[in-house]
Amino acid sequence: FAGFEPLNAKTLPQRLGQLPALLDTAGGPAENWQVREVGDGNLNLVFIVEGSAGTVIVKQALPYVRLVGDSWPLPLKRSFFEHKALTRQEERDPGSVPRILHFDGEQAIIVMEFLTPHVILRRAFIDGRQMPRASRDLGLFLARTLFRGSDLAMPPRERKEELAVFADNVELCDITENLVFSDPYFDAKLNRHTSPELDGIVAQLRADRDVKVEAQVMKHLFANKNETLLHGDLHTGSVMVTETETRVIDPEFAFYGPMAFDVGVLLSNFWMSYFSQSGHGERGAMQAYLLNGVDEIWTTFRAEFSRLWRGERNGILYQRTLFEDQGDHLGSEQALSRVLAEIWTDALGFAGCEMHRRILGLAHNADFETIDDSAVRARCETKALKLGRQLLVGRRHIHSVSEVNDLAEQLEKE
Ligand code: SR1
Ligand code: MG
Repeated sequence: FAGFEPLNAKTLPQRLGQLPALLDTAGGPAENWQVREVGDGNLNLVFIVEGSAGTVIVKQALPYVRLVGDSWPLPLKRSFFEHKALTRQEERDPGSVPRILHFDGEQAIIVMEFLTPHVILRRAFIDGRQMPRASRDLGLFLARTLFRGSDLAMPPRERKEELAVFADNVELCDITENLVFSDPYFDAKLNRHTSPELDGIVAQLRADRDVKVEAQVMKHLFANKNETLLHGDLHTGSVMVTETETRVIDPEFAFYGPMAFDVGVLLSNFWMSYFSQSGHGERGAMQAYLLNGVDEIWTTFRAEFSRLWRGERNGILYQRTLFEDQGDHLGSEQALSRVLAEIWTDALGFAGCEMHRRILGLAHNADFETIDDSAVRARCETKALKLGRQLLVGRRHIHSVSEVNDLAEQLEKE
């Protein structure tokens, strides 16, 4: 990474102070900027830069995994993929991501709009705050980005070129392939579970042949089904919200993969939040909101995906020539139902793996981690682990959100 220099709060004004994009928004002079490093994610530096006229976010990738240290190198090019994915997402679902003000590939820097008074969706859920727009907006985001990045909508040459570009995001895919689909299911070096009370169920899961086989089926799909441009890490920490607005951030894991992955990861994080609520207090209303939220994400996704199917299906898949152009509207609807059913089933499998890895693997969720009492935390996590198994192994026999929500409610009563 010759020439790469990590920023710090002191050097930032002098290094970026001449950029018109920053000066226009933050206002000069740069030496008066207030700069704070606020990154609390696993990988990058994030600065809030406050000037006389306004505030911007400066995000810089580091050449290693921040959570682990420089013993785990990670290429800076992830910043390029994040920038490109943000650009595509803005094209496909306008207004759904932060506005980009400047990009520097060599220094792995993205300068973007400071979102205020937005909060991280996961934080809102931990605090017991219901965010009325989030589920609907996320359902729309999923449908629009996943449909419009696929062979259902894109000219085939363009899609194949994009696929080839994102195929180089191999190191970030490698993280997911190991951390999500393999590590939770054996005694991997990086694994940690923070409640010793889980030892029993962890041993059970790792001895469960069906779980291991199905997790590998999901990994096979993740690695080989290059269907559309995914966000790649769409958990509730990648979403910023107000009461009236939703923005999706941090798509550095973007690559061409199965539509169901983004859907499953997002739903899984709602279900995990559901199970974590009792560790934070008396949260019956919040739990009802979260299950309803899952329903709203899926219902919105299905409706918007269907609208796009009927109106924007101009790609090489399920061509109109074979269906509508011959008056066979029922054929087109049959194909749509089949595609949606497959997304649903696969999403449940991905959701199961995501639940397991966030409790047993390296990267945990604050939803559970912020529950101080280890016995209480373990009770919440156990329910999520059980639901995860049920989804992963039983996904082909679960046909609706209400079936999963019922299962979640039964586990919650145990
Ligand atoms: C080593 S990175 C661990 C996790 O952090 C990111 O947010 C992704 O979820 C990744 O799996
Ligand atoms: Mg992230």
